[in-house]
Amino acid sequence: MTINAQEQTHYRACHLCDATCGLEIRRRGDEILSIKGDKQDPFSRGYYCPKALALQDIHNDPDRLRQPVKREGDNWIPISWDEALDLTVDRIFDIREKQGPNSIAIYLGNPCVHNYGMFTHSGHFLSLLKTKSRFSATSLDQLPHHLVSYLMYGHQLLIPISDIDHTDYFLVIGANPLASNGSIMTVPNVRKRLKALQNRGGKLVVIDPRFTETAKVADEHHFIRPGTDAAFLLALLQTLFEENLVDTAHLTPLLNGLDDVRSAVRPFTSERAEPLTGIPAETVKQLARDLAAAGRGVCYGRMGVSVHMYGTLCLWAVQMINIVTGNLDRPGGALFTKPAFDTIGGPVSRPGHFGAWSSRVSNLPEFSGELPAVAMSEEMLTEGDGQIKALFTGAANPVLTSTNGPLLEKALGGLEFMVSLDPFINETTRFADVILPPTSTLEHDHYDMAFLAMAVQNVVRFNQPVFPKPDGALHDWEIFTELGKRMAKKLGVQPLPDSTPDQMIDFGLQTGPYSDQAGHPEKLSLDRLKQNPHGIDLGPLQPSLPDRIYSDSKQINCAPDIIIVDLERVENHLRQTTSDESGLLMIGRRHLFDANSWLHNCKRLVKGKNRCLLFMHPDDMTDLGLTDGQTVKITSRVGSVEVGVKATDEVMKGVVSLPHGWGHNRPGVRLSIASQHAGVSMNDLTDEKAFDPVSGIASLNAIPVTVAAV
Ligand SMILES: Nc1nc2c(c(=O)[nH]1)N[C@H]1C(S)=C(S)[C@@H](COP(=O)(O)OP(=O)(O)OC[C@H]3O[C@@H](n4cnc5c(=O)[nH]c(N)nc54)[C@H](O)[C@@H]3O)O[C@H]1N2
Ligand SMILES: Nc1nc2c(c(=O)[nH]1)N[C@H]1C(S)=C(S)[C@@H](COP(=O)(O)OP(=O)(O)OC[C@H]3O[C@@H](n4cnc5c(=O)[nH]c(N)nc54)[C@H](O)[C@@H]3O)O[C@H]1N2
Ligand code: SF4
Ligand SMILES: [Mo]
Repeated sequence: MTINAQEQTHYRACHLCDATCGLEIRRRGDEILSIKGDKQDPFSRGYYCPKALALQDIHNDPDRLRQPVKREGDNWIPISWDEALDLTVDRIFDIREKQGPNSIAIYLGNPCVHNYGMFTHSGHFLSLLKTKSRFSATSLDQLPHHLVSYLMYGHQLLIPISDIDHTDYFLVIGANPLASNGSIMTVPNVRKRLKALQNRGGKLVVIDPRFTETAKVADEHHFIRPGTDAAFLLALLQTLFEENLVDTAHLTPLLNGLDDVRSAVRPFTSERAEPLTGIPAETVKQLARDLAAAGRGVCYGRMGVSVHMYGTLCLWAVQMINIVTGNLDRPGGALFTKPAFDTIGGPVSRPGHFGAWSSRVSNLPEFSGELPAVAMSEEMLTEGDGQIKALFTGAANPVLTSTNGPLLEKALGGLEFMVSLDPFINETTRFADVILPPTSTLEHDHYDMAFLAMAVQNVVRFNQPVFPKPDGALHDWEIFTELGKRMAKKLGVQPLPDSTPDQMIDFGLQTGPYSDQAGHPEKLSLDRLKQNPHGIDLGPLQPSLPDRIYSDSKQINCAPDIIIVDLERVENHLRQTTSDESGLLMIGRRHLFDANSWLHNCKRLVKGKNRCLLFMHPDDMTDLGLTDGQTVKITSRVGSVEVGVKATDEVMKGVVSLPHGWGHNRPGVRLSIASQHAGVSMNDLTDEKAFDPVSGIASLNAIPVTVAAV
């Protein structure tokens, strides 16, 4: 297709993180002239971060594949789409025929969630495989959020969102929105919103083992020993009960099992938690009193309490704290969103299922059709019926982003066939036999299916492509469609009728809560969104209970059995002597310029000081005879890496911090800039045997390590 040579201005939401900032992108021909924030965007109002400029670099990156390739030895041979798609389906079909459906594994990574065509169009092909060997980044991220919502509210996507713009007390535990730009809380310009909270007399409190960017702007910060948050959150909840600070207000008729919770948490006092967490009992009590007195307050927990040995328990406790303070479903508390395309209330609603089957080797439970990522390597390496022999990856780099990367590398090396839907030859896709590269993001349209449903304000936008699709290229969704057609033919089943992602969005909008059909004055449709390229504000979050609850009883299940049973684990932890708690614990770290493993090939985001450093408290360094800047060897149960160390009292004593997503020095990686700024992979140290036994979520923090001079 020819490109219009005229100068054009496009408005488009950035897809690089969860904040979905509206951008103004000016281009002439195939050249991008500028990228900046869209001041007319009703949600982000001109805010954007430096990462947005990477959109241009990704689009122009010479390392980005424009044509499918197949591997022959160490060489990559460009091939036609027909050859690539046929080869993929032939090989998967043959392996599946011989070794059964579960021998084919699927792994979908984080950027799938930012690419709506992968949502709407992956299902057909993937479901034809009928494999139980399905994995994704969910079990390295937000799985406990989904599981808790499923258990308590009856739907995996009914996750209450912190009403940051109206709250007066924001208790943040294990999240660093100033670096991450927010998560399970779509919130462009979080810094400004936190400032506004403080300006209206509200308070920001951060609980984190590191004095993070967010902690630095907070009114209070308390260090917590990594991995002990369950004891902290239970103590907070216990105090609320103990001191009669419970006021369930409007929620009272909806609560099922509140008394069971009250008695179950009784033993978990703040005095008992103190030696484990390092937070004084009196501080916990004061936090409980402050939250209860705030009126409009919210407790928000993210990665630091989700990818955690007690991930499910922690996120349940967060819900309970919001419930007993009457802050669930109340403005300024935590509310359910009402997105224009409603994946909860709509016809495609999937409430979820849990434990319907389990993994072959370690018996870990499925959640909504997926097994925990920590089980993937052993499912490839352990011989027997159902062993994984082939792998399909989509937008994923688990060698750098899932636990024990080297073990996964060994497993990938032993597969009979691997295919990757990805624009780059990275640490994971280099193991593929075939790589299927989609169009660049700017060459397709965009609708934030996932993130608009978690936004702190109801808002909607649809963006047209910035550049036309190059001749012969395929979008991600078209690749899925082509694979689906071919596989359906082989299996002798009907392919799906042709449709496009935007048609599905249009249908969802026209049957959704803001449609003409629903009698809403906005009368949303795709056409209407096309006429409003900056997006449409749909108003603040509103109470929606009991209508929104999905459980049959229309009640909130406060005391799910598996949670109450799991309290025993915390009890045992509290009873342990502290002698084994004396070693170093490693936590992760996000930096504004990163996006997991995949933006290190943009020069402007990696230039300057090396960011892949181990942060360590000066006292710990003195104890170990280490000096600032020297190279150290970090060793965990599964491996070791060598990296520079930086002395900083930003991390609490006994804690070290290393970012993830680095380690680009592996052979065969074709990321020319990233390879020059390789760093080391934190996930060469994370342990596939360390996970929350309830959900199977990986424990990516609180990793026991030793550090020594090299
Ligand atoms: N130690 C540690 N490990 C972690 C974390 C942590 O905090 N600590 N965080 C975890 C979390 S929260 C997550 S979400 C995961 C993320 O980890 P992954 O799910 O592996 O995601 P990325 O590293 O972002 O990998 C992105 C890949 O997707 C490709 N890609 C980008 N856009 C597209 C697209 O539109 N189409 C296609 N087909 N491909 C695309 C890129 O080229 C790249 O290869 O990492 C997890 N790993
Ligand atoms: N710049 C940038 N932005 C991103 C990403 C990125 O890689 N880079 N990734 C995106 C993705 S996929 C996600 S899921 C989100 C994540 O968004 P966030 O959850 O906000 O991001 P993190 O920086 O992982 O925050 C986790 C915090 O938990 C703390 N922590 C670690 N261990 C513990 C613990 O045991 N207890 C407690 N209380 N705290 C602990 C860490 O010090 C850290 O401050 O960010 C998204 N945005
Ligand atoms: S904050 Fe996130 S969405 Fe906004 S411009 Fe930066 S990377 Fe893009
Ligand atoms: Mo994530």
